[in-house]
Amino acid sequence: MGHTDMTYTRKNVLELGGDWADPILWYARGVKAMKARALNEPTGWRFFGAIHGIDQGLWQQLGYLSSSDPMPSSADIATYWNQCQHGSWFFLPWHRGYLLALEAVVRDAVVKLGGPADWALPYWNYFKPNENQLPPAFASADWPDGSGDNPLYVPQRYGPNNDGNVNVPMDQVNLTALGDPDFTGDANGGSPGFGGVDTGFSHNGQVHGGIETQPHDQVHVSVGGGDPESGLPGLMSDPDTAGLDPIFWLHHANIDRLWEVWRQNPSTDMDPSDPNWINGPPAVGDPAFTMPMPGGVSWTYTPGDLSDLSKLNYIYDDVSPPAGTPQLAARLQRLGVNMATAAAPVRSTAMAGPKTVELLGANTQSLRVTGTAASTSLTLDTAVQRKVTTSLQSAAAAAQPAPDRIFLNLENVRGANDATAFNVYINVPEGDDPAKHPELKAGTIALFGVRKATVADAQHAGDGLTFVLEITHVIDTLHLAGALNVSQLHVRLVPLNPVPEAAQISIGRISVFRQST
Ligand SMILES: [Cu+2]
Repeated sequence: MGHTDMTYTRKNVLELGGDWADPILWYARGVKAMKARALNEPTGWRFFGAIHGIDQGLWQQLGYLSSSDPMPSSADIATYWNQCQHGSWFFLPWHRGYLLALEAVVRDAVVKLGGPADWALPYWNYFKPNENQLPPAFASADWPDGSGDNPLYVPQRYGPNNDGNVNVPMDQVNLTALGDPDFTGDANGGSPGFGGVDTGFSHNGQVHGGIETQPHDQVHVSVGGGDPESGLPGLMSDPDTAGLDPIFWLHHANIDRLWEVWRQNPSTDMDPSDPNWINGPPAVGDPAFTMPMPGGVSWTYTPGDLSDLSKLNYIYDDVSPPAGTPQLAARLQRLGVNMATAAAPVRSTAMAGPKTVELLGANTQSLRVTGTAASTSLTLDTAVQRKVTTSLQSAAAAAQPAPDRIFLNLENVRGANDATAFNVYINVPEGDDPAKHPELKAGTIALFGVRKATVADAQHAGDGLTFVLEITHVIDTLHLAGALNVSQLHVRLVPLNPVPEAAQISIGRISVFRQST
């Protein structure tokens, strides 16, 4: 990044002093300027959307591409398009660079229009009380003076109920990932880490990381939803169209902010020190991350360049830990540990490796999800189950202050429609309404990226996506209720909206793993 003495402050979009406060109004003007540029201009709005991902058929169907659009050179397409990193430990740093580039391009347009030189991208913190509705400037088709053509407005946002009311339901998102002590995980059934699993360049990788699964994926699908008439996803629901929606950038600024919140938590570890992360994909012979910048300049970056916010030229106005961040100390207390006499400090035990990951149980055949419910049973391995119980009991005896963590894996999730999400419950008694059992809720999964991951192409085998939910809290609850010593766990999926047959959603296997700490 070019050096500048200026520090830019990213602020909460709903606390700027008005629906159309200056930073929002200037964002709209900057977006309008970018939207006026042709498809082949690297600082254009659609070019930036295609950097995240482009499916030409989908863009045409949604009205974002026509045969008269000038395509960029094949060199530009190869360098810039279809870069977004998902299912990867590059998820956070790649998107940080993507935001910095977009912010620089918008700011350049803002300054040329006579706007403030310190303009910065606002963020949308849907977790704050009463801030989970789409910010009003994005929901109105009009500019504040009543004239139409508000560039922040997108008709293809259907919301969580596909009725056009766009918000993030608080019972569908969580901050469990903020309590994960490790940035990196393995794709082995245990924690995928706060930041994701070790990969090379990973456009649409298979195993989604902690913060990526929740809240990131879910917010995409809550906002985007799907068109109940055409069956097409909203722009935000599919990685090949998400970057076209101006709210994308405020959502990702919030995810980027949560990375800094995680880093400042004394109970969590550091960003990876592995040179394959620090140096990015070129360390393993893969393409570098490259963004267009204002003035025809191109910027190549590595994760190591971007991990430390204090070395960059922007800050967030608030990186305090949000309510709902899981605390290991609170878990130990629930399990009966006397914290006054607990031997080892929480931080060091949480990060002591190496970890053992073992299969605790799985179902035996793939599960098709249609309509309003699906369920399956997981047969448990008695020996592994005994280890879990022993670990939870000895935690209470303070002999081992960091008990096992448990992870539910939805493996090889395949399908044709990303605007699909479901709640996952464990051991809800037969005949009971799952909604009445929040203590048995594993979490909510949104299938952001599933369509692409289901199609076999040059880079992918079409194996679908794998989502990992930490269900430690549910297992603790069952243990404390004396209900863990069973031969099977029952998993119930409750789609947020009925899943049509045409979505072709299937889950290859559902499994549960224990991970020692
Ligand atoms: Cu995203």
